[in-house]
Amino acid sequence: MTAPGFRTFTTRACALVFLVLVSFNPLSAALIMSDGFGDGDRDNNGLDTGATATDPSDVGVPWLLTDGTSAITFAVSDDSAGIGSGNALQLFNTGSNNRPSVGHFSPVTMIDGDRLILRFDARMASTSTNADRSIRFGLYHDVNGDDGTVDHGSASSVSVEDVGYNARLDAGPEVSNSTSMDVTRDNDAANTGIIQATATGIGVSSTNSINQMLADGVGHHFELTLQRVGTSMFVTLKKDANSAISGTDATPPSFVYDEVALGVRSNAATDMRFDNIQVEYQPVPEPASIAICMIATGGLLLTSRRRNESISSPSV
Ligand SMILES: [Ca+2]
Ligand SMILES: [Ca+2]
Ligand SMILES: [Ca+2]
Ligand SMILES: [Ca+2]
Repeated sequence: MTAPGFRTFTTRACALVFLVLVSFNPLSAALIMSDGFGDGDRDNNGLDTGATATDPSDVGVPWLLTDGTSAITFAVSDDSAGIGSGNALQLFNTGSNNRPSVGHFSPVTMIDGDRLILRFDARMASTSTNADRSIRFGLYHDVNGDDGTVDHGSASSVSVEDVGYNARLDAGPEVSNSTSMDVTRDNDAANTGIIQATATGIGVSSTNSINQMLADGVGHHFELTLQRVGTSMFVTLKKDANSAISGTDATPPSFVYDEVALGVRSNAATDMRFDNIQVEYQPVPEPASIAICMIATGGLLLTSRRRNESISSPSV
């Protein structure tokens, strides 16, 4: 390649990198949690009873019981015939009780424009009663950093102060109201535990029955996205290929997030399976990276232009 050709190539390549950085910023997006339960170990302290380690490298994070009453089946089991990707996490409140759980990841502090995405597959194996917004999940912040590394006792209260966004789905085709799925702000730092607390509506809800969770035997895909916009939070929830529900919360409970919460409400015995749980953090491009790339692109463009001018106007 000639020198001008190389410069043109370099200039175009750098410009492309710059455009990609600004448009999508995939270079800095990162999975900060990924758990497919291949290790057969729910809390990462040894193989669960009855489970098989199909992929010992798929360790994921410890999923811990948190504040709530007892009576639960909470373990990894083979769900190849259900969700269809080997081991999954079973959460079954056999006594129709509250029993939320949490899995922690390294804290992220969202600056303006940053996005945090929770993705997973889930299915409802059964429910004792069709129940209003009984299935719960969300992104949270352990404010006091006191959740620890082992299961909490049923009377524990260390997750009470955790705050975040709480997504809720009907278990079965219930008819007590028209809402089938919503996202609420949970900043109740007293009274009740994580994802069972008094929730505040943020205008993110669906009345479409397609967003109910049915015991249909198959897995469904969920994506809960938080994006900081100034001092607000733009919240989006999507089930399968259905239309997403979204809205802006003007008073977010936190810009720091470090945990995923999964659970069921106390009004039904609901047998859930979760798999392929991922949290992705998409920070906006750092101003320094953009500036360096812009300066480099500008310099190469200038050099290339001068070179082209000297070639097209040879001295006589
Ligand atoms: Ca799996
Ligand atoms: Ca594990
Ligand atoms: Ca806590
Ligand atoms: Ca409902």
